[in-house]
Amino acid sequence: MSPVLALVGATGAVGTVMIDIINGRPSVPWGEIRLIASPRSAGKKITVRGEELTVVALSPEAFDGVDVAMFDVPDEVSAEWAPIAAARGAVAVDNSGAFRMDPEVPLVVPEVNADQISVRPKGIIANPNCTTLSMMAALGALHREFGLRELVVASYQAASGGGQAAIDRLYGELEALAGKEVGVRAGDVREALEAANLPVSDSPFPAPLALNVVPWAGSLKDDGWTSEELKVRNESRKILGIPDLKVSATCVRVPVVTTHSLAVHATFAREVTVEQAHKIFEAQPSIVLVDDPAAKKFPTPADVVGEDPTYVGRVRQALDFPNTLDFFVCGDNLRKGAALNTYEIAEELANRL
Ligand code: 11C
Repeated sequence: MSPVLALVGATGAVGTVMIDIINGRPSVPWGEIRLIASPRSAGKKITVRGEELTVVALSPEAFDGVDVAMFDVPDEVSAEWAPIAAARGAVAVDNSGAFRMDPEVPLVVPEVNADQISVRPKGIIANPNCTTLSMMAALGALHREFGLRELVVASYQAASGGGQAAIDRLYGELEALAGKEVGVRAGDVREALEAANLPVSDSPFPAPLALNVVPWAGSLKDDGWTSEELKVRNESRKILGIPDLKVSATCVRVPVVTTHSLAVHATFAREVTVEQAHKIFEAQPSIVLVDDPAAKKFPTPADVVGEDPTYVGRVRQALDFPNTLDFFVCGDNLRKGAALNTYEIAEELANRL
C-alpha cells in the first residue's frame, strides 16, 4: 500500500511553499496526503496535485494511519505534537528548532548525511535552520574530499526568515521611504519611519531594515551571541559529523524578502584549489555554480529566489590562510532552507518504508 503523508502547518508560510513543492514534483510516492492545521484553519480547501483537500484540525486522531508527518509549525507546537504523531506510528519530520540538538534525533540534509535517516529512536527526524542549511550542500561536498576543520561565516539573511510579519514590515518600510532622500544623515531613516507611523518599537527587527543592514537574528544567548549564530555552529557540527569543528558566525539581516546568503571562509585538512572546488560543486546535483568573476557573474538573492538548488560563486583560495577557501552561497530559505529539505527527507523515508 502506498504510504500516507501528513503536512502539519499546511496553511502557514512554509506549509504553503511545501504544497507548491508537492504540486511541482513529477510524481509522488503517497497514496494519501493529509493537510493538518490549527482548528482556526480547519475546513479550508486547498488543491494538492489536482485534488481538493479539506484541512483537518490538529488532534491525535489526525495522525491515525499516517506514515510520515511533516511539521512546519512553531517550536512549541512541534515539541508537543511531533511525539504524539510518533506515538501513533508516524515518522515525524520536524522543521522547528525543538529537536535539532536532541542526541536521539538525527538532523538531516539528504545529500550530506542521508545515512542518519534510519537512526531515529524517537521516531523524529529534524530539519536544520535555513541559515545552516543554505551552506550545507557545498560544505558537505567539500568536507567529503578535503576534511573540514574550521568555519567562519557571515550571513546575509532575508526578512522572510522571520515569517509573514517580517516580510510585511520590510514592504511597509520600503513603501514609507520610497522617494524620500533618507540614508544621508544618522537617524534619518528611523525618523522617516516614525513620521510614517512605523516606529522601530513596533517592528520584528531591532532596527530599520529598509536601506540598512541589521547585525541581529534570533534571540540573545550567553556572551553576546545570538540563537541564530549558535544554531549555525551547533547544527553544522551535527550535520557534518564533526563534533569539534571550530565555527564562528555573525548573522546579519538584510533588506531582501526571500533567500539567505552566506560568505563562507572554510579551512580544510588539505589544500583545495579553486578548480578542484569548482569540479566538486559542478558534480553536486543540488548546487548550481555561478562563478565567472571576469564577467561579473555570481549568485545574488534576487536571482536565486524561488529556486531549489543552492547557488555558489566567488570561490577563491584565501591569500593569507593555508588550505582555506572563501566563497558565497545563496539559497532560498523557504524552499531548500525549509520546505524542500523537509520534503526530501519525507520522500527518502517513503522509499525506505
Ligand atoms: C531566520 N533562520 O532567518 C531563521 C528562521 O530555527 O528554523 C528559521 C528559524 C529556525 O530568522
